[in-house]
Amino acid sequence: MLRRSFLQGVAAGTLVSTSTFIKPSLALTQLGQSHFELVAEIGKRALGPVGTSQADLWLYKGTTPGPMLTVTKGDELIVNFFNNLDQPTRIHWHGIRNLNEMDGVPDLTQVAVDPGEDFTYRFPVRDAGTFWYHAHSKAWEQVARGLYGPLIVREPDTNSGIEDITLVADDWRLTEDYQLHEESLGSMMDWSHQGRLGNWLTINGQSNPAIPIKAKNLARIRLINTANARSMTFEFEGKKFEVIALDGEPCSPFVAFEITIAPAQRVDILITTDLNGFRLSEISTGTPVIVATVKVQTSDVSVLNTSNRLNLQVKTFRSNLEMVDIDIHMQGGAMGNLASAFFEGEERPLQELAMEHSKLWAFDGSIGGSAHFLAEVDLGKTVNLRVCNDTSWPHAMHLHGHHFWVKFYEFGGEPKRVLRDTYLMQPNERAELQFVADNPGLWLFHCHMLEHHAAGMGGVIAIS
Ligand SMILES: [Cu+2]
Repeated sequence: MLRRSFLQGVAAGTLVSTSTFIKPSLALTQLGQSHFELVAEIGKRALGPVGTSQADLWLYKGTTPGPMLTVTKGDELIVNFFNNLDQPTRIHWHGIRNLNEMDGVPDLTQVAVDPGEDFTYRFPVRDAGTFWYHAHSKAWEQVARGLYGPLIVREPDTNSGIEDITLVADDWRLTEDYQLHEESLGSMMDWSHQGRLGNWLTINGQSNPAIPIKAKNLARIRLINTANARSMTFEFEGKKFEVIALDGEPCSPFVAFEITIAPAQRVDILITTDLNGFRLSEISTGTPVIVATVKVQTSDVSVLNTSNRLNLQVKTFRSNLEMVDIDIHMQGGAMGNLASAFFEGEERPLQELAMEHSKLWAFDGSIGGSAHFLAEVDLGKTVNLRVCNDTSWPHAMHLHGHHFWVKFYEFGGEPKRVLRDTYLMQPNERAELQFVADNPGLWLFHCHMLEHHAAGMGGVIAIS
């Protein structure tokens, strides 16, 4: 129906900006080194086991995850985007040090791409790494319905011989017949607690897919957590692996046996593959679930003697005494200490905020959002975001347009200082997120448990 009205619109010449838009019915074609088209549209995909019915979803180019966009560092990424949904949407390029006007945030950086309209995203890609793109309008619904995909930025001139595999993990809430559980979208129970947790985990849109791998002895696996709210912990049948990048940014490699990935985070690992392959399990619930099976292709059993290593450049932290401190107290939610908060100029009791406005979370006593400014910072200053999680829940805090340094306490031993764009904060944790404010614009800082963001856990840092 929408498709038809769009095409009629084209015929009647009513869509002024279609000159930059490529017809949505085309299969994905890479038009140049970094030129793609994306369409947000209604589609059907089977998420359950083989033979189960297809679920009604909202998808980019009809696939889940959306098409993998692979570009090379230094490229300009051009995406002709068309909205074939019946509600406004925008795309956010998660983790990219983007131009502010291409960041895709409602009421802040971009007007809506309305139904039947198009928009061309165009920006330089300055860092190699593992990124993703997703809807940022009503993200709690649009991402839950399937609007996301991987964005891989490769280093130029890298031919390490190491297999490169991207695994996109999602946590869907499905009914017994494997349809999306639509009734519970927007459930205040979810919004006030952990967010929308699912009951069905997919890798690359499938239930326990077989992932083919050539018989090389080293593979780089890029894990992306696209879930609305669930942090996932993965292991590879107890095999040891090396973590080489977090949120797209190379880190000093360290050995691990399992890895936790919060919503929106990415982890790149190097793992040795033998001829038997291995299974990937999610273990955070205490009941391991096999989510993918990595299988060596029998047609290629020659194990390469790769002494090759990826030559990733790890940035080093420079302590800077002249930091601009910004204190942020995260408040609210179930079992929290927030009795009232400011919202639209008035202090209101939490119950009223929840019942009448679907607002439950706050920064420093104010319900947050795109109109809530946390700080104004001069371009080039080093910022120390001193964030206190005064709630009873973990939160995956994401800063747009920048990566920040944070002390990372997982895996025991000495804490590691790493660059991330999303940091999982535990209840009562205090963290310092430090970054050079070198990207001008209005940048969102928010919880990536998408229901928490929608219910008030977000604010803006203005850099100029
Ligand atoms: Cu949160």
